[in-house]
Amino acid sequence: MKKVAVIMGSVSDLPVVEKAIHTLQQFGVPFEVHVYSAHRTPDEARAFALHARENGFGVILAAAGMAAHLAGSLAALTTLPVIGIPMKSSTFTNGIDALLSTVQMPSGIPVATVAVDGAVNAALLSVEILAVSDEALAVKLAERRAADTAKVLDANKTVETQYNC
Ligand code: RP5
Repeated sequence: MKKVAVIMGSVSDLPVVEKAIHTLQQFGVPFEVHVYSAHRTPDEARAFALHARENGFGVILAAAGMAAHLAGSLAALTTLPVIGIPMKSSTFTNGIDALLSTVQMPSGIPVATVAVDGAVNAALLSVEILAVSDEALAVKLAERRAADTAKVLDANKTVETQYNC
């Protein structure tokens, strides 16, 4: 199976990024985690993106806040799918700065962008991409979706029982 790359711009992003890591672990998907900054360690970020495909990766998750150039700069150097996670690292705009920086890519260099701090969805999307050619993984995704649905139905039952006459 192809690996998922989990890249974050700063170790300060890790508490949110760990949610993506835990999700990938739940699916038994192989992954690597790295801290590469588009601004502070551009050479390392560039080398990683240039060699990601030949190194066995199938998808790249890129989490960054503020100017949030990481996902776009990695996407510029690879044709692997890149999923951007805008991070709410600045109290100034609640992550809107990172959301716009991540999502507003020029035509030709796509970044699939999830919600601010949307690490779980980023991981799920990467699993869905790998599951296109992996039936066993597709079955696990269907089971996860069913379990999530059951949780909501249970919650609904609890609320209805408590408040409805
Ligand atoms: C971004 O700037 C990082 O991805 C992080 O979200 C934000 C702040 O980084 P630190 O100053 O906490 O290292 O590059």
